[in-house]
Amino acid sequence: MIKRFCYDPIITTGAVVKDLPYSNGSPEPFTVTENGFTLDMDAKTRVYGLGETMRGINKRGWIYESRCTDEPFHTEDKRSVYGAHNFILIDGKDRFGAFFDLPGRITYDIGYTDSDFITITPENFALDLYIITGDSLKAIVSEFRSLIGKSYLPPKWAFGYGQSRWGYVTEDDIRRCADQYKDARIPLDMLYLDIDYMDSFKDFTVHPERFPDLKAFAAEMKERGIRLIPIIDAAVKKEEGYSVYDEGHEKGYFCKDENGEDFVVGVWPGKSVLPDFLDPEASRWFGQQYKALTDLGIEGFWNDMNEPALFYSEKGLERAIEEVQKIDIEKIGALDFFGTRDVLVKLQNSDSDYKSFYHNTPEGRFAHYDVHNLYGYRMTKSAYDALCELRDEPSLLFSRASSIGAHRYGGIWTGDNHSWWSHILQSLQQMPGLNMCGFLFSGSDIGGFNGNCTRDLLIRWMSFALFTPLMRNHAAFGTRSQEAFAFGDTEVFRHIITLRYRLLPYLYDEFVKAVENDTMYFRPLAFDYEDDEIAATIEDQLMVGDSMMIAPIYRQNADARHIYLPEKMTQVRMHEGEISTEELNKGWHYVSIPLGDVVYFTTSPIPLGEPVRNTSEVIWEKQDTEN
Ligand code: MIG
Repeated sequence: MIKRFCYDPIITTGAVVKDLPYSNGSPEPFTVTENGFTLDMDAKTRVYGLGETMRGINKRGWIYESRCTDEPFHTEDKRSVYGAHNFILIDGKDRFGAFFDLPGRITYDIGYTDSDFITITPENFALDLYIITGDSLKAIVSEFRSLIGKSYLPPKWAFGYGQSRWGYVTEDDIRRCADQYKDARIPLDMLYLDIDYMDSFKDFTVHPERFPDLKAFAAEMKERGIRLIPIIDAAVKKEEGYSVYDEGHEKGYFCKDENGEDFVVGVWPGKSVLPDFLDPEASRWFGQQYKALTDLGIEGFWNDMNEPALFYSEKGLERAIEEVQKIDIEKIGALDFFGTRDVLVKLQNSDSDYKSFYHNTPEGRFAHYDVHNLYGYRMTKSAYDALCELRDEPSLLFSRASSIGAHRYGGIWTGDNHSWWSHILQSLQQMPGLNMCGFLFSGSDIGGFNGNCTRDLLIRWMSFALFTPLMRNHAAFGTRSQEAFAFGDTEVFRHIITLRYRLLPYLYDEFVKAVENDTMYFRPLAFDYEDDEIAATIEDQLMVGDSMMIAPIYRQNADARHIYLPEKMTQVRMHEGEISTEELNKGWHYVSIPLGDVVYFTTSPIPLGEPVRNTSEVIWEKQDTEN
């Protein structure tokens, strides 16, 4: 059951697709205070949800914030990253879900200040609050998901494996990468283009020397079974003569400062302006620009920098430079030095900038700050709506920033992680929270984005990520190569990626079911085994679809681990491409998983397809061969 409580929303976020009447009274079991909502927790209370946030599956014991942020260091102390996902699920003496439909900031103190207390503090009360109850944790999630509408379903080929790297600059870089995958006989469906394919980082342009004929090149790659997936950044370069800028400027489609002038920010293209995705006309206009690339045969995109990420604003930079110039070199002390250094650092993604520009929405003019978390969501919607018009087939689309509502239009990737062992586990722990909030098509940068990857890290990361709907290896500019062919012996990677393709009939089927039935593709064990006290505490295993459980290795040099089986299961092991099975009883097991082996568990047989080169060869209907 869902009850809706109104605290006077200032703007319709569009996150919710069902128009429910308001309830009277208070949103029990919360107590309403002057600042927000509180609840006490007993020792056994567990808290789930909050989408993309850091730390465990059970969110208890930390403080989180809904504020879409371009955060390049995903460390435990971070309160927010790129998404703002305001759904929490509390499993204690009361069991219920709560969705805070607010586009501004919310703080969730889940036993941080007081370990037995939840305090949820919206920055203002301009929100709708939905309290959702049901017979089970799964039922509450499904009830919530039916409130926010069906999740995005990508084309089948998007479930293949993709290679990306910020640093493939030319057509030849991409072609060489495709060749190396082919030589290594490793399946591949997508190659991603990062910002360097653009001309001077201008959206919807193609660099004339690096990709002299993108249409022909996309066709050449498609012929080989590989789709090119270019990036689109949110901000548009401010440059007269660049048609996207000229037209948007003339029609008033960019966010404005308090005087009604285009608000100018610094991002990759240098001085740039921000399309007003909250203005339906501007949003439609921006979406139509994707035609420049779909006309060249492009079938999918990833949208970046849409928190929106700002390196600085023109005005902020002016103020900062004045500040820095005040420094007295003769008398400077350590604190002055650090203070001055921070003047520049603090320019990035600053609230004072977010407060200084405005959106023109059908419901009035709003300071960006008050509707901040809608920006990435509306960029995704802009692209999705346009791609539905521009193309007859479904398109691949995923975004970095998001809030609930965006799940109907695209997937998300989890942004700039590191080549750290802890980030395999972090990625696993993010998945159920994302699924609760409707983000089913997601995954992390395999091998880690920042920092240098090693062979063993990549093997272990892939052995987990082969189960994630979005399976993409991506790395930052200047980092060590981490393609599946980069570490010499390619066979081990061929076996792992091939297993992904052999499992696709199952994984895809389970994904589609999760979309259609508003269920979770990835679930904590606690959701399937509600009466099992051990299952409820497991933070490093997941249920995948109806009949699979995974328990990957995520520690350096570990070649075995403890795995909890909440019931009797079949252990399936892939060793050098060969599959073997073993029945295991309910309870704890210490399972050896040498580097390169993939192990998963099934509650009923999961058929495997034949090895293939790419998704065009996959037979999607489940076959009868058992395992
Ligand atoms: O400020 O386009 O998260 O995947 O490679 C960095 C360059 C901008 C951030 C994305 C990352 C991408 C990178 N982008």
